[in-house]
Amino acid sequence: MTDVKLFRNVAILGHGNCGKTTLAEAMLFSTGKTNRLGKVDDGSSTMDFEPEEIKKQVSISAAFNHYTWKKHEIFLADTPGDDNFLNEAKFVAHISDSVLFCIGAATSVKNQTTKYTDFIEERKIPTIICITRMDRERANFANVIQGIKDNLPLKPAITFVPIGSETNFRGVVNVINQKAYVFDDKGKAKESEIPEDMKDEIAAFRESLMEQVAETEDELIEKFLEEGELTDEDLVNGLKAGVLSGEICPVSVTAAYNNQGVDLLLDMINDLLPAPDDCPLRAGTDPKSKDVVERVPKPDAPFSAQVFKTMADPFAGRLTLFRVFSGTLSGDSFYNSTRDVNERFGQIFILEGKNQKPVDSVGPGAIAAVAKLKETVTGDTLCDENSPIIYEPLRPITPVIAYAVTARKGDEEKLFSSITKMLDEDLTLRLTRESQTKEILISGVGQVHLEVLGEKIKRKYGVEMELHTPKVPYKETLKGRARVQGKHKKQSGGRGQFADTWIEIEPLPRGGGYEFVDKIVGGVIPKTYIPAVDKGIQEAMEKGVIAGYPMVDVKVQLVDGSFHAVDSSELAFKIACSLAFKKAAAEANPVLLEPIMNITIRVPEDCVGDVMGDLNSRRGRVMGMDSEPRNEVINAQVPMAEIQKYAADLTSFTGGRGAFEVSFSHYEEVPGQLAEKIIEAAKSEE
Ligand SMILES: Nc1nc2c(ncn2[C@@H]2O[C@H](COP(=O)(O)OP(=O)(O)OP(=O)(O)O)[C@@H](O)[C@H]2O)c(=O)[nH]1
Ligand SMILES: [Mg+2]
Repeated sequence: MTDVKLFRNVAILGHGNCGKTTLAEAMLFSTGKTNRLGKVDDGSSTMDFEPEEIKKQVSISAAFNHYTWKKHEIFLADTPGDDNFLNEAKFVAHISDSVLFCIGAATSVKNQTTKYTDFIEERKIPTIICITRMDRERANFANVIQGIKDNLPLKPAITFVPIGSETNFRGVVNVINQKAYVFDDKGKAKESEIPEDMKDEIAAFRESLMEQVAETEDELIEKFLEEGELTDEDLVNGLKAGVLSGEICPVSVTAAYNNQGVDLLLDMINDLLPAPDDCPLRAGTDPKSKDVVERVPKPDAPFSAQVFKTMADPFAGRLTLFRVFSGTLSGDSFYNSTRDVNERFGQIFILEGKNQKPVDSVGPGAIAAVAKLKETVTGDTLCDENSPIIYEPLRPITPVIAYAVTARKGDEEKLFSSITKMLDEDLTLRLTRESQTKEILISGVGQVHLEVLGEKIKRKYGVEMELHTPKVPYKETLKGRARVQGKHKKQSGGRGQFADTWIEIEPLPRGGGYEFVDKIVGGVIPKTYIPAVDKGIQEAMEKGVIAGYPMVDVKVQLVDGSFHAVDSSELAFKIACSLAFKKAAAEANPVLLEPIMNITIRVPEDCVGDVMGDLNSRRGRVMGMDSEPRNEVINAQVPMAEIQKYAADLTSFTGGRGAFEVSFSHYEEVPGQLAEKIIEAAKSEE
């Protein structure tokens, strides 16, 4: 079995389209894992293998593989960089020991980049920065480094400097050993001389690297001050320590499309990123004693792992992906401590893109999978039943966009059972039923997220999902009072019908619902009919008098009436008071109410003005502001009707730097002019 010191668990993160998947392909190719360099553009990538990824040429799901390089075994995860699939990157970051953070040499730091560095910051994950696509037009190394320093919480340490750029990118200089490497036609690095015109620059980079590394350790700073110099060994050891503590991120440079710089990066991963047992121990809780417990990431420790992804497959069943934190898993069952059940499985797999390779056992650092578990879901902890532990649960990104979902006629059952299966796979999806509008709502992270869901469902289960803007659940209420009579009388041969009621209605405070008071004295309406009166009013309230929306916040008092010994009945009283209620409601100044949402918006400071202006145009009310290290937090209340497309709008006017959350707050009266439009629309619909 491989020594745990030789394992690495690495996640590739970075903003969309910066070349993450291409880099992963080049790493797999360079290590001999694949025999051709997979390309995203022609659908030959082993990591972007899902049909939707091939069609769109973007990563949608995190993908996994593993390779061996110079005796080290690396578990590699490639993640999507599109905001719609941010949660994939979040969950992978949560279970990874280290990160390869990609930034495009031409695009530099983008607005979205900080969303990914937030995941790194949360746990100070050891990170190597990789400047990608160095061969592209407008690639500019110095510019990217400045962009990182100015905008990201990562502290870059320049360990590699490109020789040439754009189409002239032809090699790199290693700042530590002061050697130049020029790429051959296969992209492999061949040792060479530092170009004359770069010598001063490289010397200066080495000087600042020494200072930077020295600052991380007292011993090193003493040595540096005394001797004015650090050895290559000091630099590597110091860097390793700085990477582990999250204080330093060494920089590598690649053009993975041409396989350039990739072998040097592979060495760097072996040399500078931590083994599972170098990393700080992950705490969990003992499910019985609730004590904080830890597991040592050694193969002979008790087994523990966390499920971070579930994949729904219509044929193979569910595939559960987990990261092993401690111990060794073999055999055919494990204990799920989160659900307190034992689960059996057939075979342990290691993932190789879309393929699964059967293995007998997996140890610390591994990303592995088993199929067809019954109860286990994403986030659960799996462990040795005799040494139970529950790791911190995964917190999915909250959905911010909702659509009403419908199926084609006759497909309803099939569609909703398919969506339910996809809910297991994707914790950022939510399916709810709006009780008033009776619509089924599907919520997700963004428009594209839900569109891709539709495509996947169609491919996997052969059923179409139709999305519509949801109806706003308006309500109606009263602002005035009224006292009216409702009388129902029918005499058409045989037994007649008779009921006579007098009611008084008045508004209740917002949220007051419905209140019924029986004020009948002297038995003018017999007690047995009172429940029918109450029920009749409630039924009448289901459809309000102005636009047919439910009525709320009304107090109704039954004050007087009369009955007939033979002709009165429960039904007659229901009809009478229903008539009374409609008449009273129409007289008591009825108004339309709309749902008001709480919204919390996070944006960089320079976007605050735009957000405020926009909120104003949406009839929003700012309730307060807060500051976070990189963002301003705006708390506001906005009518639901105004923010149904907010996700796309916020993205467009903040350049993708904004995020928001919404929740229901309360109902409020709709302003007059708008109310007229809504009433008109409701009437024409009817
Ligand atoms: N010239 C050049 N193009 C590259 C390089 N790396 C990637 N590309 C191209 O850039 C585009 C995006 O590459 P991907 O590898 O899909 O980028 P990604 O970061 O995985 O994108 P997402 O997963 O969608 O976030 C593709 O057209 C690649 O062919 C490179 O080193 N040089
Ligand atoms: Mg990708």
